[in-house]
Amino acid sequence: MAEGKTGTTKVLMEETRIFEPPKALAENCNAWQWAKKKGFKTEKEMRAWCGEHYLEFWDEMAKTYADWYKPYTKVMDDSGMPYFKWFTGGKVNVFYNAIERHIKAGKGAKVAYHFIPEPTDQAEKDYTYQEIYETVNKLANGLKSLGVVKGDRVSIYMPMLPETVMAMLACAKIGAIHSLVFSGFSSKGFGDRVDDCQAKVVFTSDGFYRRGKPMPLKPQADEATKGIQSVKNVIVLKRTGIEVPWNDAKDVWFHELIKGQSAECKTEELDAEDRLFILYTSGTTGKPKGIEHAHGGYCVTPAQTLHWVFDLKENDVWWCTADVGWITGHSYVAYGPLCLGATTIMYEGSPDFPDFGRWYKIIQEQKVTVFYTAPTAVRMLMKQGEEWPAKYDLSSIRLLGSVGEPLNPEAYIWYRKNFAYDKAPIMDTWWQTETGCFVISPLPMTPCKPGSVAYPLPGFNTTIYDEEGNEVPLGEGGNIVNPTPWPSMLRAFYKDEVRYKKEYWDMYWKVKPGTYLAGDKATRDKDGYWFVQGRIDDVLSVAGHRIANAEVESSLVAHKDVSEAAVIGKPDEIKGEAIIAFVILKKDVKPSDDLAKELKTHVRTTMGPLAIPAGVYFVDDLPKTRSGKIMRRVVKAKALGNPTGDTSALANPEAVDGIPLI
Ligand code: 6R9
Repeated sequence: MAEGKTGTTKVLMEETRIFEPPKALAENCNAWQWAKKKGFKTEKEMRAWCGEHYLEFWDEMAKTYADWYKPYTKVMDDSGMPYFKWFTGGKVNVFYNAIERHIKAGKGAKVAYHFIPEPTDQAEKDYTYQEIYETVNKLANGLKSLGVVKGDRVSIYMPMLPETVMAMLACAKIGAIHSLVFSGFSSKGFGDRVDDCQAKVVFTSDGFYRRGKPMPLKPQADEATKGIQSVKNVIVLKRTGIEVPWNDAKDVWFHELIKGQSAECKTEELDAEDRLFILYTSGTTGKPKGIEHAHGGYCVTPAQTLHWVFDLKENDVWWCTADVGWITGHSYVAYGPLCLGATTIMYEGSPDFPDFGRWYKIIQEQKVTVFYTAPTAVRMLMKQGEEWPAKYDLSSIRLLGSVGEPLNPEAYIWYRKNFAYDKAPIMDTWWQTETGCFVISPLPMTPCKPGSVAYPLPGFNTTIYDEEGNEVPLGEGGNIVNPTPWPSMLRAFYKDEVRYKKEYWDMYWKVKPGTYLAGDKATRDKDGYWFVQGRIDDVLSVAGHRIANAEVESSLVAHKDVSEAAVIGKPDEIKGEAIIAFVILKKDVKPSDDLAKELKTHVRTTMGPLAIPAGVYFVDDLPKTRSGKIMRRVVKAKALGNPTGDTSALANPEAVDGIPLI
């Protein structure tokens, strides 16, 4: 039953299933080893201490996980709040930490990436730390030869390839600021971002593979950069060999740029606060926001959180399925695993090519031990049925992870069972482009509840505030906030001070200055387990009760016939908003009026009468962002007959056509 002014619905919080981690895992995991060394008796005690002594904690982590050219003199400087500074006085470079120090330590022969092309007739390839070191040095020299210097912006519009990471690293090495734009974005989307950051150089490729077939990318890059004066050169990686338009005055092949360059290049000794990258987040409305991140923080928290949450050990095979063009790819395909010296699987293509067994096959063949993906992918695979995972041996998996959206209990249980035979815990990690690293998540020793992201990680004082800035008691919902800063926090919006302050810092400035407003709603159950309800603007108001769209969706998806659901509010004279559900059914289930009724009853029994959808519509597809988030805003606009805005950045713009007018 939904109730309460703060968006509390009891359905998730009545979850009684608790999954205890395997004893050996809990006992030996990296996080618990540290806790034991420190003398903590319980996980709770450890998390509490690290929050309270967060500066001491991050100081120790910065010294443990990063190598510094020159030690910092101050852990954190809040004198210019909300522009916090970390590790002031310190000199550092994330390239040194990600690659160079491993070479120095004699670990150059270790595989950094095992690359799996999408076309099944192409050979897989290992990239060692040594190879990456040499290629990046040549590339960095190549960038210098084009006149790129410290502080210049370089836009990267490339598919999921090791060279994409190498382009990032080459920028980092010389102090240039990279700005990746997911290669599935339209040329307009890319062009707007290049223009915003005034990039000097653009990286792209001739093309990429989709469903095993080569598709062009360079023409989109040309279209995007046409007329942008700042762009002096376009570096083009040959991936598919297809013909591309060429402009001798500007274009240069990646392989020609590095040919003849020296494999030696001095790494810039940067200030900890020097910018590493700008990443644009689309946000639900308006102009994309260019989130800036700094070198110092990125040398510390992606590696540390990966080491603790996913327990990476020397021989683990890590696979994070996110595209490197998203924050998850930045932190957990590129910087985090490289700083740890880990081996990462990089798969170029989609999970359904040539069939729905592709991911399982990769796990089996590569003996993947730790696997991290998004709920939308889990639900998509769930829709295809248990017969696919059943064909493969997935026994190598020891830990699973999820990110991007709430992992509804139905998908949670399916994921546990089918990916790891119920023996691997799921680390459901809550975080954002802005946070740069996991913030709320279980650790391998945490007993987990389905649908919950457990608790704030050590070093974070993340909590839930009501509108006035009071911490809400357990059982109630409100805004996720970070009252204290953390090393890989966002540093600014690129050239937009006003919006930066307004979006993240103004809300509680008068009562608690320096409190970061995340923009998500959450609740905690009586045991303190966190349940993320979705974005602040994704909360419905039905007859004065606030109901999170995500929870109604979670209820619907728990029904045996439902694969995915999007819930929107339709203006209603009496109730304020009426709940409308758009539902994708599982394979072989036929839509019918009876089924629509049954789904309403199902929501009534699981959530209570207030949450019953006034309408249930069956659709074949739902519009999603490229990172797999359902675009409720677009669904709503289409259903209500309003303009849907620019949908070119969606993964599947055609899905919009299938949304009926209601
Ligand atoms: C890493 C990433 C951030 C937004 C965030 C929240 C949602 C992320 C989640 C989750 C529920 C989780 N989100 N992880 N919601 N449970 N485990 O996705 O970054 O693309 O910036 O999105 O995603 O709404 O505010 P980003």
